[in-house]
Amino acid sequence: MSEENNEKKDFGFGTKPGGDPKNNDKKPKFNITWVYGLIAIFLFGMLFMQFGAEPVEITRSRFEQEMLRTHDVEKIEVVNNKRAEIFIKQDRLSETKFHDANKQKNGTVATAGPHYFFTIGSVEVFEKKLDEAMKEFSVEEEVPVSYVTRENHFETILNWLLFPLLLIGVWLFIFRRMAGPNGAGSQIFNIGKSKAKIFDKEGAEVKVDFKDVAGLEEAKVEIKEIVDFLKNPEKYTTLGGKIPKGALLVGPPGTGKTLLAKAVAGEAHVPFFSMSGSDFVEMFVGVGASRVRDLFKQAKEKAPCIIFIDEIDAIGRARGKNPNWGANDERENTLNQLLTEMDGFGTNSGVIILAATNRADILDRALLRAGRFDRQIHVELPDLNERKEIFKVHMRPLTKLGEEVSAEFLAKQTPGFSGADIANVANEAALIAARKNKNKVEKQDFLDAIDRIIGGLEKKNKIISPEEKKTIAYHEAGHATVSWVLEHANPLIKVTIVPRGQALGAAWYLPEERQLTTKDQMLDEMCAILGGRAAEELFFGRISTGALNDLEKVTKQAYAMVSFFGMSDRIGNRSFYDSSGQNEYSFNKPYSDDTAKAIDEEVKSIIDLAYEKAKALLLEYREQHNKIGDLLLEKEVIFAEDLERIIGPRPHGKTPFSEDNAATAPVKEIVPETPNTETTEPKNQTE
Ligand code: NHX
Ligand code: ZN
Repeated sequence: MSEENNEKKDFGFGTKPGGDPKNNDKKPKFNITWVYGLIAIFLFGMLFMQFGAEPVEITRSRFEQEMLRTHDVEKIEVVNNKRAEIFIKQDRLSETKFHDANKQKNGTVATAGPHYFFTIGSVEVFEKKLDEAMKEFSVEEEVPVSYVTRENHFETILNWLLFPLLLIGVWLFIFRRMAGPNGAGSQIFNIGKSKAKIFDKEGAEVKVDFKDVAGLEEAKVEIKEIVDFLKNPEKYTTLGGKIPKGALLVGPPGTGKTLLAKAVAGEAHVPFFSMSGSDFVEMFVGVGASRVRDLFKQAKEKAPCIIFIDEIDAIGRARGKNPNWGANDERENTLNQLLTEMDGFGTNSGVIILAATNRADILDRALLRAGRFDRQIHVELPDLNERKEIFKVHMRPLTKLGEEVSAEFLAKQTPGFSGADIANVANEAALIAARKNKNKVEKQDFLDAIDRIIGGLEKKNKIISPEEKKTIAYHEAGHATVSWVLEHANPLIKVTIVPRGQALGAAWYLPEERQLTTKDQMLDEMCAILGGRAAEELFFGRISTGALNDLEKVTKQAYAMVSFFGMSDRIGNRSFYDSSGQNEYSFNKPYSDDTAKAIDEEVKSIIDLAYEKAKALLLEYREQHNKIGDLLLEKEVIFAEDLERIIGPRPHGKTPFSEDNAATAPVKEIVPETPNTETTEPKNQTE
């Protein structure tokens, strides 16, 4: 599955150099240092203006001796109760003793002043001393003293401008450091712009076309149609048809939705805008909607073109029934904008919107309405033949392959695998072979890779006591024995007691690739799953926590049988499955308490019955079971051949639908696959 992520990365968020030049002007050329430079110059200017008006500082005694005593003072201004500024009479300024006051005025003599100042302690003391000095020098004439408050502009500006600027500077700096050169920090001035990546016909980035997409034949046919709409619109419009506006690519993760979209880009030879749904939703309110607007504006300018929105569920999830539940407002705005924009297009405007999701059922109904994403292209998990093709594609880069490696064999071993999983298998096989210092990749390496992808890493040095080891072996032997003798259980491939990932041991099955599962198949499967716990109880007289996963599976299966598939008489043919996905937030069960009780009882009785059956079978085959357990303890891994040797060939035909009995077998109850309520895909079943 990691492959899909990678794809997304160099598709949606790619930061590769080159490509469309229009794409590269996203970084702000507007440099913040310019702003700082201008502000600094401005501040220095202010400073010099202040200095220009600055009088000369003198001592009180000079003031008294050289100015007051000689009657040179015109007036005194006390500023802010802090300093006394002295204005010299204009006609006295030319005297040599006042040269220091003149010098700084570039020699111009007659200036308004103030010419001198000195600092005072307090107004009272200043007045007292002034009076004393006047008396002492017997200065009769009145020297006017005025009191003024004056603001210091420089300080004010410092406080009001520099400080916030400094804060912004620090903030920007941190922001950039956090986000890196291509991160959100550099996008700060482009917040409302769409981050869509454009792939033009000249765009070097898209090298994928339909030839590179293995499997997905049906999806390819449908998507080719869309490419054709863009290439030859007249062909369709002359007959009065309308070209669809949007198509939804729906399918489980790893099935190649993004790859398919990429191939459209490579094939269509029209501009291709790619964006991930999560790009719309960010931390700033209103950003999503404006990005949608911007994206569609760009697209309209470049029509005909394709817009691809990956992971549309990020914005397209159904809007809640009760509005103003908070948190979702931003997403809803974005969705509304998207709906508006899609309606805003005239038909045949030449813009087609593709979107990918793995959950079409949770999307808002409004998105799927006619005229919006009214076409759904289903991208399904590959079947046997498609897996074979995909294996061939991914085996191509492996330069040295063992002759016995066959894509067909590997395809058979990997039911339920997605394209991304298969890519992973091929890569992992090469790594495993290299680790073993082999000069080619052999079949066993592929098998090990498959095991690893299903079961996780082997944990060879996990400390397990001999007693525990025996419990594990007998538990697994229980699965093996029961599944071997049951008619409808899946065929077993191997049993292992080598710890892998979370599990201490496992029985591996090759699930049949079928569209429908019968009630008998479900019951037998449950019986086989319970075989482990049954063996523990029967042969050790005690049970362990190890059956957790088994019990979880059985319980879920039983509930599905009763409440979804109508497979119990007491509940009857009723299903409480909700495929609409619109009732996400409703906690009400759609049935009465009595029904709930009946469901619980039915589930218990189904499981109890299966458990009794498992125990009965184990007692019947106890010798064989114990042999299998002991062989497991000895060899750690055993295969179907070992089981056949110990128990004999499987007593029943393989499947109820196999060629030899398909015609005669009465079809009892035919039921769909368990609805995919879990997040993980069904792989080989292990217990
Ligand atoms: C554990 N896992 O987590 C160990 C590693 C019956 C021999 N303690 O059915 O591996 O026991 O057929 C808390 C408590 C998982 C968390 C108990 C998580 C139990 C798999 C179950 C083999 N094969 N079971 C199986 C298995 C386990 C489990 C738990 C937990 C076992 C069994 C897990
Ligand atoms: Zn088990």
